[in-house]
Amino acid sequence: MAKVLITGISGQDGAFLARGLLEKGHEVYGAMRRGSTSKTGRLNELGIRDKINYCTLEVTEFANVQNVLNEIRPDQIYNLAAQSFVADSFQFPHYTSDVNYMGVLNILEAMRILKLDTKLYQASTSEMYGDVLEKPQTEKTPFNPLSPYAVSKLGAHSLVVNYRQAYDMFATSGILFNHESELRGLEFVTRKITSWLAEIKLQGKDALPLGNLSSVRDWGYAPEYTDMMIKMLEHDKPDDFVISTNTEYTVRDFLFMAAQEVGFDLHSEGEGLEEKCFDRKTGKLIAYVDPRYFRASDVVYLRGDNTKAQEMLGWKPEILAPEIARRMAIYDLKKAALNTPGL
Ligand code: NAP
Ligand code: G4F
Repeated sequence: MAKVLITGISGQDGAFLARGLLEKGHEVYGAMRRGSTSKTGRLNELGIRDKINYCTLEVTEFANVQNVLNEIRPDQIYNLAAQSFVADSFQFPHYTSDVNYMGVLNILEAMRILKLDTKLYQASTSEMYGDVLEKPQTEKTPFNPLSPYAVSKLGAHSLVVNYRQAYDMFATSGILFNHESELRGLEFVTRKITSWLAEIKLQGKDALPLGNLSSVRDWGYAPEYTDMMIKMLEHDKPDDFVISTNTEYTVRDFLFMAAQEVGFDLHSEGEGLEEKCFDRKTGKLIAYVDPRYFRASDVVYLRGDNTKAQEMLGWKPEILAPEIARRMAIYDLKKAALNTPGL
């Protein structure tokens, strides 16, 4: 049994990871920053809220990070804390960099100064590939970031490589492609789609405004990806791993798949800014392009080659985008029927 600290435990991945670690018999410490409302909704949803030892952590405060690490002295740290919404990083580039880059430096420095023999998992991201220089993307594909979020994560990724080389730390980065679930934040496009469609269907909400419908993503299922985080730290040496499904779907594909589950049969009319999606049966407008959701620069194609993880970690993704859309839509229909706000 290992003593494991998860930063960002209140987020989507934090909740699934905590459940996976508890199932393996580990002692889980969950680090959260203070807030004025409860942040344990996802942990409650998974039935594990009372099985975690909580501590307060603000990753941008070095002294706080050092104190928490010194007190717990964990065998493993999963650093999931981040300002993780790419669109917001254009509005808050300094803040995004403080959390996503300085936060990681604080953890690495605290580990070094305290001489902790701790394994670190860092949540790196496919966003680092940006304007992609190769298709599909592997661990060797050069990075070419397109947002303050991606730049901050690339800086953190480089720090992890550097501390691994310079101080022989067991510091691993998972380059995870987009992963979704019923517990995904409502602002990300998949959950925005499923929650909104369910509310159109059951609560008469107005049509759904979206940005770039042609953007391509390699969407996987979050609980499978957090299981891979555990495998990465169980591996005998630190490394970088791409975790992806090696499939590709557009935002439009995801919208149409989710709509099917909700009971709408969509077709598109118009192109670009004029594109509108109607339900064939009723002729009702369900979704439309709204330029407010365009980004200053957008990553328009991501597809990950997971060969290394398949070979070295035994990775085989089981749940792909059509099934993810189905599960998320079913979950959000239930929420809308009960009139309970999403997590
Ligand atoms: P998420 O749901 O947005 O969760 C982010 C977590 O970070 C939340 O618990 C949040 O706490 C915490 N946090 C934010 N700022 C903090 C700070 N200053 N100090 C301490 N904690 C802070 O994100 P996720 O989808 O679970 O993703 C987990 C990690 O994987 C992130 O680092 C993300 O960038 C990375 N990633 C995600 C994906 C994906 O597709 N999901 C793909 C690649 C990489 P609050 O509840 O207080 O906000
Ligand atoms: O769902 P998204 O906001 O996710 P994005 O930007 O790919 O970032 C997520 O995945 C990354 C891994 O690659 C993580 F590192 C990151 O933390 C986060 O979890 O947007 C996906 C695509 C984008 O191209 C966006 O422009 O969907 C497009 N999109 C179109 N309409 C929209 C919308 N995105 C959002 N959020 N909202 C829209 O209305």
